[in-house]
Amino acid sequence: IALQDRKLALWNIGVAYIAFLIGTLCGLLQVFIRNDALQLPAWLDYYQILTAHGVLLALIFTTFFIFGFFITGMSKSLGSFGPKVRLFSWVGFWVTLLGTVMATAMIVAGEASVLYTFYAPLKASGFYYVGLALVIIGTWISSFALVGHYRVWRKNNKGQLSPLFAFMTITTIIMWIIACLGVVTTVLFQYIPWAFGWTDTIDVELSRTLFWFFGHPLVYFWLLPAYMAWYVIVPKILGVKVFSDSLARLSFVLFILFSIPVGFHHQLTEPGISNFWKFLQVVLTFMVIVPSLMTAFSMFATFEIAGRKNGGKGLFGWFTKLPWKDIRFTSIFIAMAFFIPGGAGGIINASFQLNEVVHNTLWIVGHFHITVGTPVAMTFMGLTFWLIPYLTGRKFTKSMKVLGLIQIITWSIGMLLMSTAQHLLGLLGAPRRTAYSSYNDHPAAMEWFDGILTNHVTMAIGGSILFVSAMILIYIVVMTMFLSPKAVEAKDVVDFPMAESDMSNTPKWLENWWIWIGLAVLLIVIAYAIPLSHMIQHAPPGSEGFKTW
Ligand code: HAS
Repeated sequence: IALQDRKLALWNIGVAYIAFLIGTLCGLLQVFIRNDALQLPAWLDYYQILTAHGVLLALIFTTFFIFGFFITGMSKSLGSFGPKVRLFSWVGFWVTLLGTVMATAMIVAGEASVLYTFYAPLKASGFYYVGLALVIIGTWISSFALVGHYRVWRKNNKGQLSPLFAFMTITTIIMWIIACLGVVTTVLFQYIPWAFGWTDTIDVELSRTLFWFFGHPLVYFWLLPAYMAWYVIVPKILGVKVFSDSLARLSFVLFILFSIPVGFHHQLTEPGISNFWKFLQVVLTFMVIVPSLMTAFSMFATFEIAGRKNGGKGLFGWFTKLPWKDIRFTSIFIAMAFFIPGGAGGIINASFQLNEVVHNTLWIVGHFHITVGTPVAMTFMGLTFWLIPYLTGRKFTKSMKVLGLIQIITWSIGMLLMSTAQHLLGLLGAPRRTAYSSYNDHPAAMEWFDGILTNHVTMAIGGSILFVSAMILIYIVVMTMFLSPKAVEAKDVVDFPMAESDMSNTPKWLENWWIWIGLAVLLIVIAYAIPLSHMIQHAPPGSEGFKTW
């Protein structure tokens, strides 16, 4: 791809890894504070570190990395960017960065210890919300740049389906833009006026509802780029085609439909929403599981085809014929394996009654560490190993391949130990989001930590291994970005592995966006119109939500 597009992608990935570095350091501190092994100085607060950890890793690392990946893949699959697309992408990048710096500064100043799920009644400095709004606006500008690039391609290739990578990028962007409407509305009309003191109170239920309208699809904004790697990159590494082009596209458009009208599954214990609407959104949540099951099916089929092509015999012989020594594959395979318990945990969370058991416990923290923290993050790590050398034209040397393997193994062990402990502690009843790590030495809490896997030591070991792993990754990133020798010989040149996808049987209507946007809006109206209008009509007395606006 063109040099200027490489530069754009590299800046995005560079910022992503700076956020990763600071975020994982906060994670390490977190583990030690929770185990009473570290006393913080008076000016630093547990919730401050927790907020920085969540914001920098879950929101900032992911977002910048995703755009770096999108930019590279769109330039590779649709051709180099034009000057306008490039300009908008840079503007988007700088606006997102400005928002990030503003929000981070507020966290460091101790003015925004409201966690990455920053909803009311917790209140931060108004500048924190302005920073977050800028982050969203920045991603919209970058998104519109990519949509513009796609539109030019479609104009020049009338009647043709776009390449799978581009199709999936546009699907993710459509979902993202619709999802953000919820958070943008609440930030602009509720949080900012409230935080700057222009209104006295806030309608908490309404603000949380608008937040979760965004909060759930946000997790698919992280997941879909990982799925893109699974569908488009993995088959190429395995030496086969995409298993089914239409299945891949269908699973993606199902995310546009079902990822948004489900936010109530985060609010199942909140009294302000009637059970009927909660139940309806629980049903829709079970619909959004379907495209993930389709993805799992598609992956197994891809592995079997590849394994048999390599001479694998019998029922499971193909499994041994996969390229296990190729770190680009092994990393992503382990990431997928983690998503089996991760997804199962999600199904438990979404089950109306079971949610009572796990809500607001450490189980949820375990859940997101084996969804975004492993399947998604480890897929991004697997991409990093070739993406940066591809962009910089440097070598990914043998020693770095070994380090990559160590990094992936340590990350897996660390996450396994830590998230298992978190899941178990949650089931025993340990609450999440608390600085009181020994729960004020409550006798029941002391018993929770007696278990082998729920022991303080296990958690601390898990967290420390994760930090070591993160530092190895940072070393690989710095080497491949700046220091590793340039790839001169053809055998050293790192390529972008993009699999061929047979579109000859793919129906054209799959790329008619108006169908999917129309259906998505319809489902959103069905799931949200009545409960939202109830909330607005019955805002608590004195609440200055939308009524004053
Ligand atoms: Fe979740 C809470 C429900 C998926 C992230 N989730 C969270 C929070 C986060 C998060 C961050 O219904 C906490 C928010 C907070 O701070 O309060 N989640 C679900 C459901 C799914 C799900 C139904 N979550 C994710 C993903 C995330 C993520 C993905 C990040 C990327 N989640 C919930 C609910 C809550 C929740 C409730 C609120 C709980 C509460 O009360 O607070 C589904 O999308 C999951 C479907 C996935 C599958 C798995 C398919 C498996 C595949 C792998 C195949 C493997 C292969 C390898 C091929 C059905 C595709 C083979 C290997 C071998 C070794 C055999």
